Amino acid sequence: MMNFGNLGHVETADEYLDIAFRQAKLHAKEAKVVGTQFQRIQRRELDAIATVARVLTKHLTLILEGFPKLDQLDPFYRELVRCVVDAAQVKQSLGGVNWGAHRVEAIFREFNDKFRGSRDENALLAHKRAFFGRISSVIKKLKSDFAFLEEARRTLTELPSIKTSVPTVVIAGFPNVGKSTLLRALTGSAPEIAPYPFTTKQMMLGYRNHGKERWQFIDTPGLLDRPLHERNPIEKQAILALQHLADAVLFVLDPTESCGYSIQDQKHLMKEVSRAMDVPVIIVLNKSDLASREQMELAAQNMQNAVIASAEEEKNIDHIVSAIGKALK
Ligand SMILES: Nc1nc2c(ncn2[C@@H]2O[C@H](COP(=O)(O)OP(=O)(O)O)[C@@H](O)[C@H]2O)c(=O)[nH]1
Ligand SMILES: [Mg+2]
Repeated sequence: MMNFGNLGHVETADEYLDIAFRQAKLHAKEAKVVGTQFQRIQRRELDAIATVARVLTKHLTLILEGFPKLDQLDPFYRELVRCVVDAAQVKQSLGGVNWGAHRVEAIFREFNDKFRGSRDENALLAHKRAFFGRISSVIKKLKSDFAFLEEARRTLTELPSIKTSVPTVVIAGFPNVGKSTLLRALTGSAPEIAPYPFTTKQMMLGYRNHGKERWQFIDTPGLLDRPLHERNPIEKQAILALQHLADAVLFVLDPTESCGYSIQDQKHLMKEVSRAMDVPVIIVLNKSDLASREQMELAAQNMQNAVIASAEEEKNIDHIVSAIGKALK
């Protein structure tokens, strides 16, 4: 599962500079220093630039450490993330933040020496202005990186929370063939709803205990319910993500065609989905309570191991369960 617990907001460049300079001021007021007046001022100013550098490096490091490493994610999430954010741009922006952290440290070291070498207050003030200018310009160069990373972070936190380590059955088939009804029949409860960042539809999740295993069922409206050529590139990418997640596909057909799609079209979609998913496919000929014998025979033609069932009347659900058990072995 994806964890964004340690990924805090990415602020704007101005906000980071404000935080750092505010902290430096606070710090300077509290510092108790001794020595001549010049030594006291020098000490204070050294403290101030050290605080600015420390606060900025801390915040930049938090971004670097908190942002999920895309290439270390579970393959499902890796593909899913690619649906919603530009992974190359994430890498580039994190690279920018890393550069910024190193620049801040280097500028601090340079000015630390200059401050120590200063012999009067005017020299010190000139260095101070130069330091603030250099630091501000580094942080401001990262303006668009911060903005991009914050937007990406927000998008990533909206990704559905799906278990990637449990046996997972993806339910497919044209609209109105009975997928949602079957999901309920198999899992015995109202499904969990997970938002789907790239469609207006929602993903339905259900769980079923089987022996010592816990199976996850996913209904993905909008993805595996129509022909491939009707899907846009993002939806195709989302299907790629599903390939990593699915251990089996439950393909539901409606032999009565009351769903509004001919059995030929439904079988065609089934072949397309089987090819795309590359995992065992369990075929369910649903609505057996409604289908005529001719409809069932036509639907069953050239199909091996199709399970005849009624999701609505919960008939033959146990046959579907044992077919899933076999497929998951
Ligand atoms: N007679 C009958 N109707 C069913 C069966 N399964 C689903 N339906 C009906 O078909 C319609 C579409 O079902 P739904 O589960 O929403 O389909 P989905 O769009 O594939 O999720 C609903 O009116 C269901 O009540 C079944 O086994 N028999
Ligand atoms: Mg449905």
